[in-house]
Amino acid sequence: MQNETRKKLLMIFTEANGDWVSGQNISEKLGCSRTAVWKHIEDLRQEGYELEAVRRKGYRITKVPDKISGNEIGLGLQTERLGRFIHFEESVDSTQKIAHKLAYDGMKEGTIVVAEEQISGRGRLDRKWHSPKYTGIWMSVLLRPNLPPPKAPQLTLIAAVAIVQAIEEVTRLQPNIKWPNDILLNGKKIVGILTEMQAEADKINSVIIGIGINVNQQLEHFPEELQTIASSLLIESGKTYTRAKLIQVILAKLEKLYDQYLQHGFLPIKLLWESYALSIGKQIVARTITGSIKGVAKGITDDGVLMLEDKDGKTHYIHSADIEMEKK
Ligand code: BT5
Repeated sequence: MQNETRKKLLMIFTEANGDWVSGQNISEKLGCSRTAVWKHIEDLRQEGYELEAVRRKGYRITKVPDKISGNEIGLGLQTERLGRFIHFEESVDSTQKIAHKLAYDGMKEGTIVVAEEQISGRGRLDRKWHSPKYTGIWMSVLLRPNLPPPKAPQLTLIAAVAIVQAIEEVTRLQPNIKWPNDILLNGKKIVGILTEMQAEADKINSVIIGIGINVNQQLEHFPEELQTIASSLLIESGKTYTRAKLIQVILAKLEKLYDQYLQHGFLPIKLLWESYALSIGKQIVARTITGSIKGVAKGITDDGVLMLEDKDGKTHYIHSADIEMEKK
């Protein structure tokens, strides 16, 4: 549906103030056929609006989608730096791409990029990240820690702890972390984190933490190939959540942990991380770019590197991999 038509249609419903509007009335005001009206109504449904349709009465809106905007995130935000500058867009390729550009242009630490929808949301190794409109959190956070580049992966783990704590506080659900960047509920992925950086040989210029959270999706919102491995907070709890509120809590937790980390190092975070981790002590397979290694996950080092002990008792240090829990 064209943007102009959409605006007009929403205006008609706004003026009706929750009352019925006949199809005839809409078609006259929009200057289109009744069939076209029906199609526009379907488009609104796709965007998360709920509409009732009754013969002879017409249509009425029963629920508008939960929308995020810079204002809603900013109002009541309890942080000093994170989220104090918000770059918000309705639809983007990837919030990471915008955040990289803002970082390059010298934007301050704490800047966030949030979008209602990503057309080419991405995961690690250029994998796709499904980011449909109005249902999830698609956000990138720009940090500028004064650290050497090898420390950057620790920030993924810090973000994971912050997100788990925020989800616990807002939903009372208890998610777990799967090393390094997945958060799961009942074994299904609800959050993915992608940490990227701009750095010189010995100094980080910026780190961009990309956070994708499935919040209000129904199962049928996911493409078929994700339906068995992915889930959302709504599917797991039967409740919808205000995404702006969840973003605020995540930013507050992340700022607190990040400051703690800059002052006291990784150890306190490591202990917290391990308390949420799913794979520690379990038999796992780590698929790295150079091959797969089987063994027992022993924990993470003080630098956040995964330790895996194989059947010969040899410890492997895994910097980057996909982890699968072995089924008994
Ligand atoms: C990740 O990669 O899990 C990192 C995802 C980061 C997404 C955020 S959204 C904001 C920011 N902007 C971006 O463009 N990206 C970041 P990885 O571990 O490689 O997992 C990718 C895999 O997860 C895919 O291959 C699918 O199998 C699965 N997947 C894709 N979309 C999903 C979704 N919405 N929920 C759960 N699983 C998904």
